[in-house]
Amino acid sequence: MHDCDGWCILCCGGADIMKCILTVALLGVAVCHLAQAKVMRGEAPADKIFLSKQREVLKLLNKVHEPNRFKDQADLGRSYDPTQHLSKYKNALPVKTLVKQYTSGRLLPRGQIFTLFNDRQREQMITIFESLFYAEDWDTFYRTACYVRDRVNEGQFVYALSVAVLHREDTRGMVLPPAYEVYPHLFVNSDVIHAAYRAKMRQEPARVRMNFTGTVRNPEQRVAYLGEDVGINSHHSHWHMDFPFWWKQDEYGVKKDRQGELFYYMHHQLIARLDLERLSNDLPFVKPLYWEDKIEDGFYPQTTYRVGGEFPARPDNFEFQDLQDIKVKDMVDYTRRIREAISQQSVITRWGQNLPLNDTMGINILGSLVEPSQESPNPQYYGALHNYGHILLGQITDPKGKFDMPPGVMEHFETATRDPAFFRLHKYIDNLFKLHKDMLPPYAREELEFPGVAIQDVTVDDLVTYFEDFDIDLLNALDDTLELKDVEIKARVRRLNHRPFTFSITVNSNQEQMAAVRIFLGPKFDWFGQEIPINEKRLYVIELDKFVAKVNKGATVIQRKSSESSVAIPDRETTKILVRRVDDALQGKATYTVNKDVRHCGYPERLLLPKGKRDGMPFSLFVILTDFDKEKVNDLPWDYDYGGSISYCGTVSGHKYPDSKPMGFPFDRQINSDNFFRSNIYQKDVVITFKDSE
Ligand code: CUO
Repeated sequence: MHDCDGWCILCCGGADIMKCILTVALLGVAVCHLAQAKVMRGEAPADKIFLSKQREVLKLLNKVHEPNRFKDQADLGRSYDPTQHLSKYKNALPVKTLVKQYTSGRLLPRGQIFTLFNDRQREQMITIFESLFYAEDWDTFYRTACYVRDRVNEGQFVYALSVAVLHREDTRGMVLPPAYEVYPHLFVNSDVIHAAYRAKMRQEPARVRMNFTGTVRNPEQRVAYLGEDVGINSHHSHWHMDFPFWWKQDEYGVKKDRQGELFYYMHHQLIARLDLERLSNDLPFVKPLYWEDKIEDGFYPQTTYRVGGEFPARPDNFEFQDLQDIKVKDMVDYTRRIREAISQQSVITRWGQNLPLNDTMGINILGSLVEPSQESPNPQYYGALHNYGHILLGQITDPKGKFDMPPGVMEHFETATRDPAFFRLHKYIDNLFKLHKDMLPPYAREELEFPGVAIQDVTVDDLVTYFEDFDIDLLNALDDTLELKDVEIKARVRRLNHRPFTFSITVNSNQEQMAAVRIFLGPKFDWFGQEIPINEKRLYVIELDKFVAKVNKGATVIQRKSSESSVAIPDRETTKILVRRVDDALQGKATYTVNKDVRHCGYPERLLLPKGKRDGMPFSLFVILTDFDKEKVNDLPWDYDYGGSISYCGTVSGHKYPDSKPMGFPFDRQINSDNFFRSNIYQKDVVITFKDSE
C-alpha cells in the first residue's frame, strides 16, 4: 500500500484526495486522478478593462442584420474617420482601401449573402479584417469596428471581426457568441423560421420543434442528426476561422503550426466519425465522389437565407457542371497532377524546385496544396482542388447563373456538413492523403514501442448514448423594431449525447516517466457484418482523447474522464447567459474568469461516442502509450491544455502543436498486424448501447 496522502498530493496536486484514498484501498495500486476537470491553466479572474472590452464585442455582434441598436457604438461609428488616424494602424493600406471602397460604393451591400468562396467578396472581407487586425491598440480597433459595423455587409463584418478577435493579442480570451445564435438561418429549417415569425407577431414565447431534413424514404436521413448538428457546424466553421485558407502567416506575424496537416486530420476525423454513425444506422461507409461521375444522392436543404431566398436544392443523380471560371476537366487535371506528385513523393514549387513528400512533414505540404491555403507551394499548377469542389457543388444547379440562385450550403462552412456530398467530397480528398500516407513505410518497431512500459488493463464505464432536446435561441433570426419587445422564441432540436464515462488504464513501468496517451475507437464489423482487419480498420478509427500522464515505477492507474477529452469542447454558453455574466462581473456582483487560451473550435463533447445500437454494438478500443519526452516540442507544463481542444483544433495562441508525432499516429500509416501490437498498445472490444432517451 502506498502512502496515499503524500502520494496523491505529489501526483494529483492534492486534488480529490478522498477519492484517491478510496481507489487505492480498493485496487491496491497507485491511482493518479490526472485532472478532476479540464485543467485550464490560462484561467484567471477578468479585470474591469477586459470585461468592458468583452461587453463591447458582444454589443457589436448583437442583431447584426439591423443597424447597431447601441447608440454609443452607432454614434462613435458615425463620427470616426479612419483616414484621420492612419498612424494608428500598423499597416494603413487596408483601412485606406476600405474607406475608398466604401465611399465609392464598391463594397458588398448590407443584406446580401456573403460567401468566402467568392473571390471579390473574400478580398473585401480581408480588407475589413486587416483594418481591424492592424489597429495598433484596443481603442483604434474598437473605433474601427464601430465604423464598419453599420457600413459593411453583416456577413463580412461578423466573419472579419470574429477572426480579428481570435487573433489579436488584446482580445485574447474573449468569447464570441455561438455562431448559431448570431445567424440562426444558417442552422435551422425554413419551417422553424416561419413558425418563429408567427409567434413573434403574436408576441408569444414559443419553442418550435425542428425535424431533420428529408424523410425516412431517404436513407441518408438516418445520419442527418450528425451532419445537421449545430455543434458540428459550429465546430467546423470555427476551425476555418482559426485556420483560414487565406491567412498570410508571414505578413500577419501569426504562424499556423501544421495547418496543412490539421486540415487533413480534422476533416479525416469528421468523415471517420460519420462512418461510425453510418454503421450504427445500418448504412455503408461514405463513398468518395468523382468529378466525372453522377452524384447519386441529392440534397434538399429546406433552409432559407434571411434575405435572398431558399438554399438551392440538388436532385438525385446530378452531374458536376462547368462554371464560368471552373471547369470539370480542370479538376481532373489538378487531381492527376496531385496524384503524380504523391507517387513521385515530390511537389514542384512555383519556382520549379522539388519539395519532398517522403517524410512526416509531407502531409503538411500536401494539405496546404490540396485545400489550398496561402502556403500552397504552387497554386497555379495544382489548382484549388478542395475549394473549387465546394464551389462546384454549391453552384451545381445554376452553373451559368441563369436563375441568380443564392450560394449553396457547400459555400458556407457553417452549413456545409448538412449536405451528404460534403462528406463525399472530403472522402475523395482524404483518399489522396491516404495515397500519400501509404507511400511512407509502416512505423518501425522503435517508433511504436515504449520500452519498459506495459498496459495491463483498460476498463471503462458502460458506454451509453441517447437523444435529448436542445433549444437554440432564435432572437437574432427575426426582424423586429425597437418598439417590439423581445420574446423568447427557440428552436427545439434532437441531438445525440452520451452518459459520462471514465477510462481506467492500468500501466506497469520500470521507471517514473511521462507518457503520451492516445485513445481511439474503431469499428469492429463492417456493413456486411464481417470483422474488419486492422489495416483497414485504421482508416475508420476516431480519436477519443490524447493527453500526457505521469507513470510511476511499478503500477499506476491512469483515470481520464470523457469530459476531459482534448478532442472536444463542452456546450457553448448562450449569448444571453454570457452577457448576463459579464454584466454581473462589471457591476461587481460576480467573478468572471477568463481563459486566455479559450477555444471556440472543438468537436462537441456530447458527440464523442457514435450512436451504437439498441442491442449494443461492438467497437474496438485502442489505447497507446508512448514516450512523451521524445515527442514534446516545448517546455510548457506537461498538463498545459492549450484551451482544451488541441487534437483537432491545434493552437491559435502562437504555440506549436504540442507533440511531434504525425496526427492520427499510429493509425495514419499502413499496419502490419504481426508487429504492430506490443506491450504499450492495448486493444479490447467495447459495446455502445443506444437508448431512446435518458
Ligand atoms: Cu472544412 Cu471542406 O474544408 O469544409
